[in-house]
Amino acid sequence: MALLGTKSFQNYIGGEWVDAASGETFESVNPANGDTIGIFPRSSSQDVDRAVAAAKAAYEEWRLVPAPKRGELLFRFAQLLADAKDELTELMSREMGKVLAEAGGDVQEAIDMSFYMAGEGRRLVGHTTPSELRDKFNMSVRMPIGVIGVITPWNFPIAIPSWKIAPALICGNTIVFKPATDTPRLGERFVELLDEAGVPKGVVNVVHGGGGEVGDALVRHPDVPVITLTGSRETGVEVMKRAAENLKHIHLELGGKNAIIVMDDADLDLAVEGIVWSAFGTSGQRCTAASRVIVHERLYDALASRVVAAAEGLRLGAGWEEDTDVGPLINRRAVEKVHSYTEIGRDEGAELLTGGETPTGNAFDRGAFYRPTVFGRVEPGMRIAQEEIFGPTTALIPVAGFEEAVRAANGVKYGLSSSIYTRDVNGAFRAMRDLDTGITYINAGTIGAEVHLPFGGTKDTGNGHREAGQAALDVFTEWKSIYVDYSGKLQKAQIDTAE
Ligand code: UN1
Repeated sequence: MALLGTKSFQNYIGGEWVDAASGETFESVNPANGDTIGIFPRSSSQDVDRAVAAAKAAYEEWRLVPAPKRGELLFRFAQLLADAKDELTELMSREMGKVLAEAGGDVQEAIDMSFYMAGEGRRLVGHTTPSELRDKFNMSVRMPIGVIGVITPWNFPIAIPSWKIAPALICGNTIVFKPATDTPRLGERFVELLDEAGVPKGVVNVVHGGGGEVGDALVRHPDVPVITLTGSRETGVEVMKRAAENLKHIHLELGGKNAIIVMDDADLDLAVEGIVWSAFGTSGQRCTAASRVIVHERLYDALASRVVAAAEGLRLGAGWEEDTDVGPLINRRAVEKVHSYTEIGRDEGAELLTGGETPTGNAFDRGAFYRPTVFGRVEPGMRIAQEEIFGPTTALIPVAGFEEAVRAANGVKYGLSSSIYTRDVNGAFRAMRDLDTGITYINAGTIGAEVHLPFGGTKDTGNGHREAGQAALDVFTEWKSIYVDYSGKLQKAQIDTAE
């Protein structure tokens, strides 16, 4: 129930703050204590239609603004994000639940991405090449595409919008943005700062509401040629099907079932630190989280006891309290899902080494908390070693050697991130080659991607695209090849072969 005096927020369409056409609303709540963060419009296809019309109209002017000028706006935006970092960090710890240090990292990732993409305004590099004919000039240039539908998750509520919106804008596209319904306040702040930076009316529009209404309407809208989505595999498949009729470009960042391999020559202390950080950071709610640890059997017992001790030493609590190591999950449904996997793991015969329950006590009563959970003696084919749990649960899988470790690591349908701890340089290079993921770490955990390298995965983690780095530009532009014939006569490629 909304508390009296709870602040209400609106959609942002064509430079105006407006309610949903239906007048309906939903609440954003703090996952640590159930407090209301704000009331947001529950929008429908009518609101999406208005936002797309605004974005389509704005595109005609925005695509002609010189890219370095668009870059200046993004530089300003990046600076505004930096100025607002403390406020956004605090808000994120309340609306999404992550601990302050990680919330600060999330905001920093958006600052980095915005500066990086702002600089792209003076690059957006194409190619010039020789022509096969005399007095002819060839080049390829990147062209904007139009209105981009941006659908983002709650787990990186400032960083992930920046991964999509900053490159889309610098390339000259306009945006209809649907933030996750669990973190609408952060999505709204993101857009307020873009507005403050001077982004023209209609260039960025925000429409709040659920995937079933707002997301679906965006995906089906004939005037939205590109959809970029970070979400679950199931949602990704649905989006591709629904968008097929219009042959839209679909950019998908989906699940992960990331493994850390620990070889018998590894630095054990370093590996344990990396495992705990990658498995329980953000309460395991990262696409890149280490939900499997594939460990050489010679190190298995030593590693298991250290990981369990470290997991038990983590302090659960509200994200904004300085001494919290692990915050809540995003909501109670997430707790139920994570707990269902604890039961699945037990039924499959894995050993529950620690966790597997919600903590008790006053501090946790109103929140969505779950204890860091470690399963031991897990077999690679078990469901807890195959399916994305998206919570603070990791599975220790013993193996006899390198080949078996790589086979187990690759034996899942996802391919986002992987890692190996070893001091053997040959093994490290073999792992770089053979681990079938979009990201591989050597002697570091599975999380911690930087904004100027491509981010994304193989197999069911996506559909072959990448965000971040230069690769992001491919999602938000079309290549155009241009031939300039200055010979003053008809020249025929492939036919006038005599030089
Ligand atoms: C995600 O979980 O979707 O590498 C993104 C990392 C972060 C980004 C994670 N920089 O874990």
